[in-house]
Amino acid sequence: MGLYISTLFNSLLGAKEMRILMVGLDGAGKTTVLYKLKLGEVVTTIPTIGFNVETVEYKNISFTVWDVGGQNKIRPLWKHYYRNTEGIIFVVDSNDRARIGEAREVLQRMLNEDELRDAVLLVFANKQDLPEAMSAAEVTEKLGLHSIRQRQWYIQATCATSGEGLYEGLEWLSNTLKKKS
Ligand code: G3D
Repeated sequence: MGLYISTLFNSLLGAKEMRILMVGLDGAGKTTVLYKLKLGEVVTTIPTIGFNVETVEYKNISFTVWDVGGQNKIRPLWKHYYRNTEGIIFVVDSNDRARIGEAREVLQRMLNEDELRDAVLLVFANKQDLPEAMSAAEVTEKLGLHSIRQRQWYIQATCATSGEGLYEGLEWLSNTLKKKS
């Protein structure tokens, strides 16, 4: 898996710095995805402002990961991580029907951020291995993805623990970013 992913990202252009944000509610599976990709050493930092941020630097691409939702006070601070963001990966626990509304709210709010205007969106409908999980189509509907305007987006069914779907999703991301630049 690690090798495939590196090959994929190696084909992303030159020396341009770019940032991929991977966000989602706590428990969605972000950290699991990050480790599964095996891009490099995952560094956890807790900025003085008090939320955990995990980063992996892979060549000129940085993956920055944090939990969104439930923390209105620190929300304005997320902006520090928006600059240079080319892609947002939004990870959803497809098994968590109780929190899908919260996930939608947080996502839609982020998409309204001016600095993320040009970022493309990849949604991982994660935990597809669980028998009661919502399908990618249902997650699409519950997140309101069809109402997104002027942004390229894609949803991929995934199981982060086994790695299923991760490569396909990132392939879309890589191809889409390549076409844009
Ligand atoms: P987060 O980083 O978004 O907060 P984590 O989420 O990556 O820490 O994952 C939260 C829990 O969900 C973990 O379980 C993890 O193993 C599990 N998980 C992640 N992806 C999947 C998946 O695709 N399927 C299933 N069944 N579980 C998944 P624990 O028990 O360690 O809390």
